[in-house]
Amino acid sequence: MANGEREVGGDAPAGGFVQLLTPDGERVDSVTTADGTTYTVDFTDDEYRELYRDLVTVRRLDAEATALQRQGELGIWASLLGQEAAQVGSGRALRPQDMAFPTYREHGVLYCRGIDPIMPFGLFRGVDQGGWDPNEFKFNTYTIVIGAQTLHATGYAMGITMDGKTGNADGEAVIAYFGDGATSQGDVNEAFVWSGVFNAPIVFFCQNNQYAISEPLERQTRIPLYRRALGYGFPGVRIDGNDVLASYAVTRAALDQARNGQGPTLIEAYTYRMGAHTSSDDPTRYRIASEVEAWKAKDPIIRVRTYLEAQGTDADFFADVDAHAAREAVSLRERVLSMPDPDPLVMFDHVYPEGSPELDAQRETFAAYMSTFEGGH
Ligand SMILES: Cc1ncc(C[n+]2csc(CCOP(=O)(O)OP(=O)(O)O)c2C)c(N)n1
Ligand SMILES: [Mg+2]
Repeated sequence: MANGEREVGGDAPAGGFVQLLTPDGERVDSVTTADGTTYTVDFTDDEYRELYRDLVTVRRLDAEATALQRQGELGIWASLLGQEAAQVGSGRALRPQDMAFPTYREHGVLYCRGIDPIMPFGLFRGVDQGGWDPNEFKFNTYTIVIGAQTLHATGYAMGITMDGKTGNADGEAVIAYFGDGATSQGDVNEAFVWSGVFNAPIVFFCQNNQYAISEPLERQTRIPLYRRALGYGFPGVRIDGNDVLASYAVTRAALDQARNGQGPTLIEAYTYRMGAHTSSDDPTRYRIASEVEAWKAKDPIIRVRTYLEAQGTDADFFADVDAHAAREAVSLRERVLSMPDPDPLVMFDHVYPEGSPELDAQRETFAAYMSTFEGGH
């Protein structure tokens, strides 16, 4: 590669990463990074199995959503395929009081937050504007504007510090998700500056899935993304983004540092977008099949299954997980199909809290137009 840092299809990228479970399902006891931090996990057998259940379930729900889009039931879908470990590991690392700021792809984090997976489907089906109460779920609304949520998250993190909610082991912390492409945005760089200078309690979790739609990573950076953090004055760590254990361990440690008043961390989860950017995209136009094949060997789910099988987990467990995931998918499908179509005039309701004269005039014009159709709509 031009900058020598990215090895598509190789084992680890140049410069290495934190990996606690290899693609072959071998546990690495612990990893100590150059700054002397040691990362490990200490899960019970049941906890390993629960992570596996999460991974399989979020992939199954994602497959159902892709099918729903193909059948014309969703306007668009942004698939998480390949990024399950990054999302489940970091999502499970969050403590209940922590606040998450997602992009439009964090369905796995949403699921691990204990949120009903149906929640973002109004947006993707186009029957609502994708709003919910972020405080109720400790999960901000999906953000399509690339990188914008990192600034919102930074402001939120500075706010909870001012409110005295950080600085101890039970404090609150914030996590902001974004992609490799977003790192080129001004918003993200400003968020890094403000978080660094104000020592904000925030974890920047970058899922480097190697592409920003069709633009490959080498169009975003000349150095590994995690090393950018140094320039802003806080630590950066690269993890194997297809390793749920590394994702959990490093995110948990970074969040705990943040809540204890030790400031931000940038985590670069080195992963791969196995599917299209969204259902509107055709990746065969800009990437070669052998690249996708090479990443299949690093599948985030198979390695956990291999590990569990070696630990003696029986076939009944895996069958039970598949059945559970299928039930969740059927329930999702049924509920998506029964979402009521909104009254077209509802689109004027949530623009301003108190309305506005101009908006009222637009609503009236539109209502008059709609009344020219049979049945009024
Ligand atoms: C400010 C802004 N510019 C452009 C776009 C169009 N856009 C949507 S997704 C995307 C690429 C984002 O890539 P990345 O940050 O790597 O996230 P990924 O989709 O790979 O998860 C772009 C350019 C947008 N939504 N917002
Ligand atoms: Mg990307």
